[in-house]
Amino acid sequence: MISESARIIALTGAGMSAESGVPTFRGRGGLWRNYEPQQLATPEAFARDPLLVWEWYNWRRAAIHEAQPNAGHKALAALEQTGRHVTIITQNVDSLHSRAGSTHVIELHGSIWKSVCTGCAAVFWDRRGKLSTLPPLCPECHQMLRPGVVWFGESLPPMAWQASAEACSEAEVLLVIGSSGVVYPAADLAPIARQAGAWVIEINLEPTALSSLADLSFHEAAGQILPKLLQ
Ligand code: BJW
Ligand code: ZN
Repeated sequence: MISESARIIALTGAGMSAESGVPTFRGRGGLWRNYEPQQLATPEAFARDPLLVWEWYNWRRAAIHEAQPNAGHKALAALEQTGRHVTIITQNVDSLHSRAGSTHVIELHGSIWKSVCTGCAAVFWDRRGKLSTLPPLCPECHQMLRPGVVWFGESLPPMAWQASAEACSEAEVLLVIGSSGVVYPAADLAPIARQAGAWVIEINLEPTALSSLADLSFHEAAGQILPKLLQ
């Protein structure tokens, strides 16, 4: 399927970066200080206790700052080097695909290195890992900053969503890698690609909500199977 295809998409989730040491959201290793991460990734949690939410993001900033792209990220970057058009649509906020060398990366849920002012909407980028003062304040208007990511109930960046849906409707192969497939609208991209005639290949340690839609499932770690598969 892959060797005969020129247009390939990888839709990636937290499991893609698990082998780089970045914690996933659900399942084993997902808990942080007894909180379910998906309960912290909401505007309501931030309104209730911004410091708690910032502490969680600061902990993740530290983990992501230490992390290196793994063999799976590198294999996807190498696939692009073979001359195929490879689009990475990632739900991850860790920039590890770009750091591995992939050049067409769509970040559906924003970036951990971006902060946005809750007062004047100014955008700030800072890739230096942990922030020293929490919560961070806007240098322009002194209101609180928030992480530049997409929380539950918030819209995805419209351009990123549009580009993703368009790419999926033209894909020949969609690899769904390391995602539980329960968060929408990202999970809708698999049926969009399937309906457009793409092969759907799933790579995940376990069966997921998207397994029944896949033509082929590999229940193995992404960093193990991707280099073998793409070779
Ligand atoms: C490995 C591995 C290894 C481990 N190798 N595999 C339709 C139906 C029902 C609900 C909705 C719907 N449409 C919208 C909704 C509401 C909601 C939603 O989806 N809810 C469901 C959970 C029920 N969606 C939204 O609110 C979205 N917005 C939206 O739709 O806007 C329109 C709207 C506006 C107003 C009202 C309603 C709608 C926004 C969703 C934003 C999600 N944000 C987060 C946080 C991002 C920032 C951050 O990083 O902090 O995104 S939540 C979290 O989940 C994060 C992830 O990107 C996302 C997906 O998780 P992912 O990546 O799949 O990770 P896990 O942990 O779940 O799974 C890891 C997998 O890896 C597992 O399967 C492991 O087995 C596997 N694995 N190691 C291979 N080595
Ligand atoms: Zn401001």
